Amino acid sequence: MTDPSELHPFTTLLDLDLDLGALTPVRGEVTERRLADMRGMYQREPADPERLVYQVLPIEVPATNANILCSTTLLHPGQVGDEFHMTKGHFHEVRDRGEFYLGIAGEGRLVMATEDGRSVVEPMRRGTLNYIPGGWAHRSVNVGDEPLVFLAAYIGDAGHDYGTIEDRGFPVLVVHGSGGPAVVDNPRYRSR
Ligand code: PAN
Ligand code: ZN
Repeated sequence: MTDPSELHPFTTLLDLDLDLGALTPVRGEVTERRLADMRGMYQREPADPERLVYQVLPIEVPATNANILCSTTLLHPGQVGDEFHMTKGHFHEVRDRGEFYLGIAGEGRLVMATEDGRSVVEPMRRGTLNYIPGGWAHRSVNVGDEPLVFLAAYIGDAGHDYGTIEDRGFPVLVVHGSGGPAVVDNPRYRSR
């Protein structure tokens, strides 16, 4: 195992640009997710697959359980049918690895689910701290008109299992209801 003290300590000033909703600087490669990267995840097939849905801006350190990985996610506002813009969502490949999200800007919902079909939906906004225990898949949803921005921190060797969510979906969806954002059962959820 590499000696963790070989990694030099560093400080990153998270500079919130309120116009862009973006945090700078970034240490590492930015991931961009467009509707085309999320085929089959929304109930309705989108007409504009090139639409940018979210960006993940990492603060990269080695992905080992000696480190805590951090990133900010910038999830743009919008809808596909009556579903709000959302992340793909995933379990951690190493199932018991936990994570937390610190809300920085915007208004969202954090949808979490276990493999046996339990689900919980929590609020996200500036100042919320969502704790995601191991074993809970997680997906963020932007229910507002502004970018939803949050900082994520998790155990470095967690890994991302997207396949289980691609196959089964989440038990619930967050949709634009007549009285605001509403949580409804996912008719396409595949329980085990
Ligand atoms: C987050 C997510 C990020 C993007 O950093 O990776 O918000 O969501 P997807 O990974 O589901 O596309 C996190 O939960 N990391 O573990
Ligand atoms: Zn995660």
